[in-house]
Amino acid sequence: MTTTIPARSLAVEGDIGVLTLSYPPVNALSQVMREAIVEGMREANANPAVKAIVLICDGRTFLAGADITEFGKPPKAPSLREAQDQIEGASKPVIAAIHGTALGGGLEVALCCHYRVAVPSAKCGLPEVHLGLLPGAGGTQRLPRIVGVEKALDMILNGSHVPARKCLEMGLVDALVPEGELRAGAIAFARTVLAEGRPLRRVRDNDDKLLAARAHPEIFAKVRQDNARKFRGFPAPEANIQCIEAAVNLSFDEGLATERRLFTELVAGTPSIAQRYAFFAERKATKIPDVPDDTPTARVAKVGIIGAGTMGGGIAMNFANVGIPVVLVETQQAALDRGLAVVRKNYENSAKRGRFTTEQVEQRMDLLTGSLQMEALADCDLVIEAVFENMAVKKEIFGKLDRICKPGAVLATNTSALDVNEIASAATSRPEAVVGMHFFSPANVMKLLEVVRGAKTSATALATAMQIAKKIGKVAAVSGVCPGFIGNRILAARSAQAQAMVLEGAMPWDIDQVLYDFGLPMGPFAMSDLAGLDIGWSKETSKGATIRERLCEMDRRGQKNGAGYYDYAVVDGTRTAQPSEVTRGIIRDLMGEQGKVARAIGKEEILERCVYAMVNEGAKILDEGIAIRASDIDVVWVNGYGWPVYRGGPMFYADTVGLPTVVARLQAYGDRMGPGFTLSPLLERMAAEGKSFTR
Ligand code: T1G
Repeated sequence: MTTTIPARSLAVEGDIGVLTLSYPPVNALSQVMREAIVEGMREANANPAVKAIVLICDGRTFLAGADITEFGKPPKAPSLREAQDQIEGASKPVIAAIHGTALGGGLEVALCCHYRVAVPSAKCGLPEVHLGLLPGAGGTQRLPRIVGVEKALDMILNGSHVPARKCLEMGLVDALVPEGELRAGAIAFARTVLAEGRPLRRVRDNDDKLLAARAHPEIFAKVRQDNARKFRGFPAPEANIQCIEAAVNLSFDEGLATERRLFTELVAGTPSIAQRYAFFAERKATKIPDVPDDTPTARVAKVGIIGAGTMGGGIAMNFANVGIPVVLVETQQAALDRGLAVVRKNYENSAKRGRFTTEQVEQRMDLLTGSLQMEALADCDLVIEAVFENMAVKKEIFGKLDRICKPGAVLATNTSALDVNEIASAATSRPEAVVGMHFFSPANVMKLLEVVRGAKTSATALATAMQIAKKIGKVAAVSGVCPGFIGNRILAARSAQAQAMVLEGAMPWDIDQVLYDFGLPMGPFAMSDLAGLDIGWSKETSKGATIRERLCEMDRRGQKNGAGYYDYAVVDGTRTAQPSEVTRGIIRDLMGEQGKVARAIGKEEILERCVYAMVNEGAKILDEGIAIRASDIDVVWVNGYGWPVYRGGPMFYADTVGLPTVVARLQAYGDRMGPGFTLSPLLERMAAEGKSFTR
């Protein structure tokens, strides 16, 4: 007998009631789903034929958490707490049957069940910290009671999706059932529970796992210290830690009250609003208005990469990591060998950190082959050119690809700034197959992929690039063709202000400090030292006209040779950057030669000129149609340049400040913004009209 209403159905199989929930695409705990749980549990509890209940979900995953779209709006009954109480207070055993990802509120619902089973491919997590939140439905109180405080701290503060096997080891799930047989396996487990007369086990009733932490409160100080740098500027991690401390030190209900109070504070705060915005912005960036979701795409079974340097090797790792074979093409055997050796070293380092087993390293390396012949690319479905930034070389390569590659192959360039349309013109018979795929270094680590759409790029080529980006775990955003695309063009706007200000009286370390304190991982000068000041510089052509050129002429090439804008020393084994009197002297000389007199530049001016110049450039990028939407610009800067996600991105931040304020400040700086600066008409218009980019 089955009763089915929207979102739920209850089937009685013998003495087991199977309550199936359904709310595509990810079974988020919307109001409909909460109601389905409350009503479904009432029905199952009231049915005398039902001796135990299996809670299972339709579709691709178990409950994936609260419905994030409901946050910030008036709550709608029933609450998640009411749904959980129906489960935890049931008069018969409730077994959660988990597949896909049981996340956030979804896992918190499962923790209210008396038992949990999962298929091996399932994962469980409490990733609320990534939304600037904390598990607000008892997760901070129940998880430590199951897995212990240290594992709970790790899981909650990293928001990790823990594979089912590890969940079994931790006691988070009670049994694994065969893949594809979740329903039958859960029913069998329920029958075992009944046959063995197992109790209605409530997580809240058992504090045993908390005792160790009670005896060692210092673990909380340690976790704070160990993560200070990673959590800098984020309010949520500290709130999560306080909730888990409450679990250790207070009663269950007092701990729940602490959790509710801190959740309520976080959910209303700008950092969480920004992080939730970023979550949806990443997903919105995959939507291309004139490229429908059902656009045919090339099946990428084999990838070719031209250039086995740092970028080519890093790019190759992305595909090997998901089981796609790669052929790397180089011109010299030594370069090819060196490239593959670097890749192996990267994998072995990851293995040392426990990320891969040695077997997995070999599996990945077996997928990487090399060749000195471009003809080896003939059977590749996607070819990515990753040679140095020289237009003539790239055009020569694409001319050859045009002759060698099979029909339907997508031809991508990893250029970080060059004109993709000009490169495409070299692939004379198929410019529509050419697309930019701008990876960020280190390509096997950085999440962002700028997918650059040329004037002739076909919908298929574009859709293929976006699809493969998701498969290799990248966050992709589409850019039109312009110098620097979205990210580097905005970076250049910021650099122009930073470079100008060091010739007006601010020191590089002053500017870096302001941007570091704002939340960026490092400022422009530290970034230049890290990348190397001599990129694009040559002794022969150097004119000594800029600070950078003079530093290079003094062989101060950045971190790599111990001196750049900063002096680098190794103190207690760690490299430290110190302000340099050499750099200060170069700045003084240059200002003297240019007849400039230093003035004091305050932190506010430094921040506003750098950040609002970025916003202004973003508005131009939007106005020119280089970016499809403002949130794509934010996706680029959060995922490619370390913009603090709790500030949403440059465009979200501008809305937080208020566009009228941004415009007024830029106008107040006037000529100080430099001769190359012009106010974006779109920005000015939107400010005047009281509009916002992202709200
Ligand atoms: N709420 C609303 N919509 C969601 C959603 C959610 N929780 N999760 C996903 N979506 C939408 C998403 O925007 C996209 O929409 C579609 O579903 C597919 O998502 C009280 C407070 C589950 C691993 O943080 O991690 O519970 O673009 O493209 O790659 O303590 O979605 O199609 O219109 O990402 O297969 C905690 C967030 C919430 C999980 C699936 N839960 N979601 O990945 O699909 S807070 C999360 C994910 C909470 C409680 C707290 C992933 C996924 P559209 P997708 P996917």
